[in-house]
Formats: sequence, structure tokens, C-alpha cells
Amino acid sequence: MSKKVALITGITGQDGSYLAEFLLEKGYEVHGIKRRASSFNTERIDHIYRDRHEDNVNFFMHYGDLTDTSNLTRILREVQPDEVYNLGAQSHVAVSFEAPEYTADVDAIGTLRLLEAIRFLGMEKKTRFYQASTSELYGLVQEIPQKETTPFHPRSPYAVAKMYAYWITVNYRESYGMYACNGILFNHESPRRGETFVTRKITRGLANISQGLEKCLYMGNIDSLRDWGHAKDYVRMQWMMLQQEQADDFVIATGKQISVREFIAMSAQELGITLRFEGEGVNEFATVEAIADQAAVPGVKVGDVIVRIDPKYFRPAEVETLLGDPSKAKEKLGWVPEITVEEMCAEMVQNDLLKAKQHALLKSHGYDVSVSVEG
Ligand code: NDP
Ligand code: GDR
Repeated sequence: MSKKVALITGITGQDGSYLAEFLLEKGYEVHGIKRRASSFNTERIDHIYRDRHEDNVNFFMHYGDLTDTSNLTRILREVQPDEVYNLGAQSHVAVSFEAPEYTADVDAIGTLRLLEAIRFLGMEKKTRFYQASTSELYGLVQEIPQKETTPFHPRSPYAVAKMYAYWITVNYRESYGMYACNGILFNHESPRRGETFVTRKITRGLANISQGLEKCLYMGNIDSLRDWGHAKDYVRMQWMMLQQEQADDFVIATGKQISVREFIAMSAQELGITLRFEGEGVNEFATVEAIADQAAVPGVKVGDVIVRIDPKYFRPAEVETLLGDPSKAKEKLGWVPEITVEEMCAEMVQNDLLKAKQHALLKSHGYDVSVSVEG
């Protein structure tokens, strides 16, 4: 039997990198679309990249962009994928308030461009399509926990764009009989998470503080509640969704939620710092501070304030609480998440601690290393 061929948009991102690994292990030929950038942007996939002059190469990259119809059409025609995973997006909710039009172009119309290119090329009966939908669709939640039938109320330009993408995927399934699915994924993280999403900002920031590389971490709404899973568990489910007889949409979540504040405390504990929070009402007063009560690390003394609220990180409209009900995925696909939020947090902290220690060592030997902190 010939190899299955997959095309992944967003292959340089967190999920794209894990999905590419997963599909290569399954014996797929994997193609990815990467954007041209002025510096290398393939750090997450460099370990699986092989020079195409070597023998038996089954991983290929193509320059492209979700805003470029002719480019997408040409890549699809060349690659002739059995499965397309549309993971590419301007995926930062806060940034979408600053760049709403671009976010709509990439996240909403980009999805349409791909679907329409598949149809235009006459591949709608051959190519299966996965759309990276999101729990942000629920926004101002109408029901707890949220499941496939819970009504949407998006709260950001990102979520509104993703709502278009969700419905155009359903529409191409209903109109043209395409095998097209939405995975409504709740937040998922990993050591490869982008540095400005809240979990990574916390694990990286606290690890840097523990090694004396930064003094304080500035946060937005730390009372926000999220259902956090591990990206590795979630990409497995993306693949499973395309292996069914009939295309369908699924919520992917753990069914447990904790606050950003709890995630900060958990990360600090993993580093050996016990925190006391003082102040309340972050949205109105921005007074909350997290103080080190006990610290067994070089960069922190007892009494140091290591987390403060900066209203700069508040969003014009916030999604206060998200909690998913993954029963349908469990019943129909047999999917259950294997990694807990505690295990994931520990893995992320240890990964960032190693990096912070490497930085600190270089610094102590007189090398001028800077740490990006804008988040
Ligand atoms: P990342 O932000 O880590 O990755 C996004 C990817 O999209 C990157 O490869 C990025 O390229 C690429 N990209 C951005 N703009 C364009 C464009 N104009 N054309 C082509 N590619 C582009 O996101 P994640 O891996 O975390 O998420 C994957 C998908 O899942 C996204 O669509 C996201 O919205 C969605 N999602 C994520 C969840 C999560 O918790 N992680 C939950 C629910 C949905 P570059 O590296 O060059 O920036
Ligand atoms: P989210 O993730 O918006 O849920 O979108 P993010 O990690 O950015 O925020 C989660 C919650 O933390 C609060 N928060 C902060 N967030 C950031 N980034 N920085 C801060 O300093 C900060 N302080 C508090 C936020 O207000 C929010 O409530 C992610 C993305 O991956 C989307 O692409 C995806 O669709 C959803 O998850 C599901």
C-alpha cells in the first residue's frame, strides 16, 4: 500500500511540530507550509527535518501563506494530500485586538481559501480536511461544561474569525460532501508553547527569576479559568478525527479547570518557591502581588515580590471561564487525555529551568546574553 500523504499548515507552530512527528511515526509522507521570515522560524521542527538529497526522505517543506490563494492552490496540486490539517493561524487572542483585519484574513478567509482550492482542484472526494477550531468560540459561556451543542458567543476578533472558519468547514461538508471536521480544542500547552501564551510566559518567567535573570513577572487577569491539556494528547486526536467513517465535530478537553493564579503557584512550587498572594480584584484595582514566602533558589529571597498585575495585559473583552466536556470524543473515538495539568506544568518548568540555567551560566562567565521578556 502506498504511503498516506498529509499537508499541514502551521507546521512551525506548537501543534504542527507534534503532529508532524506523530504522522511520520505512523509512516506518512508529511508536507508542511512555512512562512518566509527574515530569520529561521523552524526551531520546533529542525530535529525531524532531513535534507531532501538524502535517501527515503518523507518530510518536505513548502514556502506559503494562508493569505495567498495561488500559492495554496499550487501546493495542493503538487502534493495531492490525502489529509489536510489546517493549523496555521494568527493564534494569539490579545494580538487579534491589535490586528483584527489580518487575523480575519488568515484565520477566517485562509480556511475558505484552502477549502475552495481543494474543491477547485476536484480533490473534494479524495482529501480529508481538519480545521483547528477552538474553545474561544464559546467565549461568554452559555453552559458549563461546554460541549459540541453549546451555543457560541465569541469575545475577540480571533474567536469571531475562527467562528467563520468553523461554519465554512461545516458548510463545505454539507454542500459538497467533503470529509471536513472541526476539532473544538480547549487550551493545550507544552514546552513548545509560544512564549507569550500565559502558561509558557509563567514557566519561563519564573524559571528566569529563579536564576536571577529577571526580577518580576507582569501578568493580566490571573483569575481567569482554563481547561488545560497537553498538545501531544491533542494532536493524536486531530489524526483520529480524520480516520472515522463519517466526518464529525468534536470537543477536545480534559474536563478539569484551574485558574491562571493556580498555575502560577504550581509552577513556583515546582521551582522550590512557595508563594503568598496579596490583594484582590485584579480587574478593578490591579493590586495583586505574589510574594516569595520560601525560596530555595539563587535568584529569589523571602519577601521578594515576583508577580505583579499590569493592566496592559487585560483584554478589551475577556473569556473568564472555559471547561470542556470531552464525552463525545471518549465515547465515539475512545480518546482520553493521558497527561495531567500537573505533569505538563512540571515538564514545562523543568524545560525552562534548563534554559535559564544555561543562560545564567553563560552570563556568569561574562557572556552578554539577553532574555526577551515582552509578552
Ligand atoms: P501557534 O501559534 O504555535 O502556531 C501557529 C502556526 O501558524 C505557526 O506555524 C505560524 O507560523 C503559522 N501561521 C501564522 N500565520 C500564518 C499565515 N499567514 N500563513 C501560514 N501560516 C501562518 O499555534 P498552535 O500550534 O498553538 O495552534 C495551532 C492551531 O490550533 C491554531 O490555528 C490555533 O488557533 C488553534 N488552536 C490552538 C489551541 C491551543 O491551545 N494551542 C486551542 C484551540 C485552537 P510562524 O511559525 O511563522 O509564526
Ligand atoms: P487564550 O490563551 O487566550 O485562552 O487562547 P492565553 O494563554 O493567551 O490566555 C489564557 C488566559 O490567561 C489570561 N492572562 C494572560 N494571557 C497572556 N497571554 N498573557 C498574560 O500576561 C496574561 N495574564 C493573564 C488571559 O487573559 C486568558 O484569560 C489560547 C490560544 O492558543 C488560542 O489560539 C486558542 O484558540 C485558545 O487558547 C483555546
